[in-house]
Amino acid sequence: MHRTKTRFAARINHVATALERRGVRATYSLHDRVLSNRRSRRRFTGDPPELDDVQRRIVAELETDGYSLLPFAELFPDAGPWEEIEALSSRFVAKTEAGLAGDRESLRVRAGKEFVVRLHSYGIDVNLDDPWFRACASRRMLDVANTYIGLWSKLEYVDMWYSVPQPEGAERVASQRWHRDFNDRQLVKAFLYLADVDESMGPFEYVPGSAGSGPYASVWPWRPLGDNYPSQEEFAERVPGASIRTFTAPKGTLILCDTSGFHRGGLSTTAARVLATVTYSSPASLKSLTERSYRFTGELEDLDAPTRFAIT
Ligand SMILES: O=C(O)CCC(=O)C(=O)O
Repeated sequence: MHRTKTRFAARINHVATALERRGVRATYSLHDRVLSNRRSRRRFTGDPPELDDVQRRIVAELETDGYSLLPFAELFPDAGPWEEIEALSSRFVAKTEAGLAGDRESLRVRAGKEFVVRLHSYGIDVNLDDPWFRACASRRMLDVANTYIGLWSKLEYVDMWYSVPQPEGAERVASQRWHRDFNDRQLVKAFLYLADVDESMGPFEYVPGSAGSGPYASVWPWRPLGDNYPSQEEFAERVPGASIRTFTAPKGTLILCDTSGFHRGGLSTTAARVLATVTYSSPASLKSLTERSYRFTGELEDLDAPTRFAIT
């Protein structure tokens, strides 16, 4: 009797999950094609930002390869932003290492991704006093994301990560495995390395041409809540190693990337990989599939319209 009930419950659960998936997909399409994104595209095309050479190059590289790599100082030539971000990172590292050595309960980790300690995680209050958030909300970054996506985007997630070194031979889990981000068909993530990252420290890796209409876009193509974590063995058969870009790079390197394409990273077996990260996605993503990671507590009236739109 119990077995029958359990099987019945499993079947109901399966049907409910399938229905929920269909519902989420339908909501995404509606928001992408008609509701949120159409208005957001109009707002962007009605007053497109003027980009400088560095920003134009980043957008062009995102369009061709799905990523762009540059020193943070190229986008933010004043020393101030970098120095403040580095100071924040030092405080985060000190606190994290104290937590790892003692009260692990005090560390912010998410279930299933315990190898990453987060400065913020979800549900935090933030304002422009936070130097990384300030950089992410600035028009230097936002105009790049908006131009690439072709609409006024939402700044959806902002954080710093400390990837805790794992034992030699540890299996890849979660985002250490090849995947496409489920949230949006076109989005921009940035990763700012706050430590030198070598081969042993779980560098970010990406398959150029796997986003948009690139040559690898049709390999387990993106769809909302799609098959975004394929079997890693089949992945290795279909995507030759030579087409993978591995981002070993010095501290201060900024990677911008469309993570609807295949990527992975974060399995360090030696030293902590510390980075700052941000996600810009379309309003359709925000409405139907994801939550905002923070609440902006600063003065909205002081901000221009695209920035206000991005952070609220
Ligand atoms: O930690 C990394 O390098 C990968 C992160 C990732 O997969 C993601 O943010 O979607």
